[in-house]
Amino acid sequence: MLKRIAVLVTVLALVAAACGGDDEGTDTTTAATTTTTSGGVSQTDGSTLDTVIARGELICGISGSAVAFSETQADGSATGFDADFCRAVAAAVLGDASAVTFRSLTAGERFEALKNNEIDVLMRNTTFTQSRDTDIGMDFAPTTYYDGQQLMGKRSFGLDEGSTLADIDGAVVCTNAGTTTEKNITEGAGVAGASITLETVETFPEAMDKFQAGTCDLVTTDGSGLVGNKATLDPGDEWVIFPSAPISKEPLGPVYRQNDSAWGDVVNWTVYA
Ligand SMILES: N[C@@H](CCC(=O)N[C@@H](CS)C(=O)NCC(=O)O)C(=O)O
Repeated sequence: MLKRIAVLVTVLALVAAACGGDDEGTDTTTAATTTTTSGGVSQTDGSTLDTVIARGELICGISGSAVAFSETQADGSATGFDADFCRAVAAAVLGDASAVTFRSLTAGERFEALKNNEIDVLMRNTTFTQSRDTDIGMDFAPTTYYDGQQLMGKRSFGLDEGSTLADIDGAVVCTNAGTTTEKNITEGAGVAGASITLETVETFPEAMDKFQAGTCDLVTTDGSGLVGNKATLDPGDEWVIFPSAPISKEPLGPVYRQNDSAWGDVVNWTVYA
C-alpha cells in the first residue's frame, strides 16, 4: 500500500505540474478559489487540487460515527475505511498521510458542506445516485464499497433471518435523515403491502438509541451499518438483520464538486491505486 501511495504521489506530482498554471505564468501555489452559484449549484472556479496544495492540508468530510468506516476517537483522531481513504488522498497530493483535517458531517449536511467549499472531498458512506450526480452538482469517484440496504429488528417482534418487508406491517421504522434509506424503505414497504411509520433522526446512532430503548421497532440503513452496530453493541442473538437479499443497491464512494476535473483525477486515481 505504502509503495503504491509513493508511486501515486509521483504520478500525481506530475499531474499537478501538468495541470498547474505554469504554461500561463501563474503560480499554482497561490491559486485563488472563487465560488459562483448557478441554478442552486455552487461551482468552484479553479481546481481544488491547487487549493489543497496551497493549504498543505486536505479537509475531508466524514461521518465520525459510522462503525468501521469513520469513527472519531476520544483523542480526536479518526479511524476506519473512509478515514483511511482520506489519508490516502492526502498522501497522494501532499506526500503526507497525516495532513488531513476531518470534518464530521451528518447525512443531511454533507452535500451542502461540499457545495460550500467547507470540505475538499466527501467520504461518508455516500451512495452514488443519478439525482445526486445530475441535480445537485456532485461528481462521484469509482465505488469503494458495494453496500445494500437492510433492516434490523428483534426476535421478540417475531422476526428471524427469513423475514421480509411483508413482515413489518405496523412497525415504527427509524433511520437518519437525508439518506437514500428513507425513499427505499418507503417504496419497498409500499410494494410489499406493509404499512409503516417512518421516523427520521439526524444521525444513525440516535436511531440506534431509540431502537435499544424500544421507541423504534426496527432500524434500517446500509447493511454495513447494521452489521457494525450489532457487532459493537453486542445484543447476543436477539437482533436480526433481514432480508437476506438487500432491498436496494448502495454503491458507496468518494464525492467531489463537479467541474473540478484535475481534482477528480486525484480522487479517482487514489481509488484505482
Ligand atoms: N448510503 C446512504 C446512507 C448513508 C448513511 O447515513 N449511513 C449511516 C449508516 S452507516 C451512517 O452514516 N451513519 C452514521 C451517522 O449518521 O453519522 C446514503 O448515501 O444516503
